[in-house]
Amino acid sequence: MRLNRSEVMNIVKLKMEDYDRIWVISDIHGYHDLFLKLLNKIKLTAKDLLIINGDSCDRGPSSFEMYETIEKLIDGGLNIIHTFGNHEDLMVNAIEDGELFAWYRNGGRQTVDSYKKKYEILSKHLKYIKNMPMAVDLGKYFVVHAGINPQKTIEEQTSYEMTWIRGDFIDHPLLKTDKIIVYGHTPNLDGKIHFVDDQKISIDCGSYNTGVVGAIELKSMEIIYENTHRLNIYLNQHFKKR
Ligand SMILES: [Mn+2]
Repeated sequence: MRLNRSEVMNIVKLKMEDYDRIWVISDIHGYHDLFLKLLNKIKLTAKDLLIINGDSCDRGPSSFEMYETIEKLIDGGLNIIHTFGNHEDLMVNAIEDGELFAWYRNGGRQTVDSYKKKYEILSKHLKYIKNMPMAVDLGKYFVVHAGINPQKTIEEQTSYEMTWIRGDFIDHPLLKTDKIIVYGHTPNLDGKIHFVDDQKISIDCGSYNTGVVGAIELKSMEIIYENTHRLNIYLNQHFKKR
């Protein structure tokens, strides 16, 4: 929760016109099968950009496979940027500083299990994770894991705010920026991407609860979803009975 490492402070600035399509996926949480299914639908080319907006690890079964696949796709020449999520923060703090309690309480056990003692690969992934940027500034859109502090300009945001903020951002309709914030972190328990207001696109489809991961393309606003059978189970338990 401390998150004061200077290497994760950076915001990557990119131009939308440099890419054919800009897809954003968030909060995959170890559901590597859903990630592969989405990639299969998207059919990413070297002219596209894919932003994976934090929280690829924890809760779901295949965190190791997530980072391994992402590194291979990048090595293969695809433009993929993974922003730093609060679960990447929990993971780094647990492994480097021994803060295991917070991590295990939030699904870190599944991440440890997925590595199955492959410690060399874990330290390679950790190097990648620690160098993830905090956000991607696309001009019109600002892609960030948790959101921004509405009382501050983009330049004044801290890494902690961009990784962990929740209610103070979501419940605040007025921002000190004209940009449209594309964010995850706070799950939509109906398993859908939400256009919350003129400046907020909420894309965490709650993979762990709903079984859904969504993706949005920022030029066309095309939205696609992949889900497991868990969505139906979840909806039956939480919505249909009432
Ligand atoms: Mn998350």
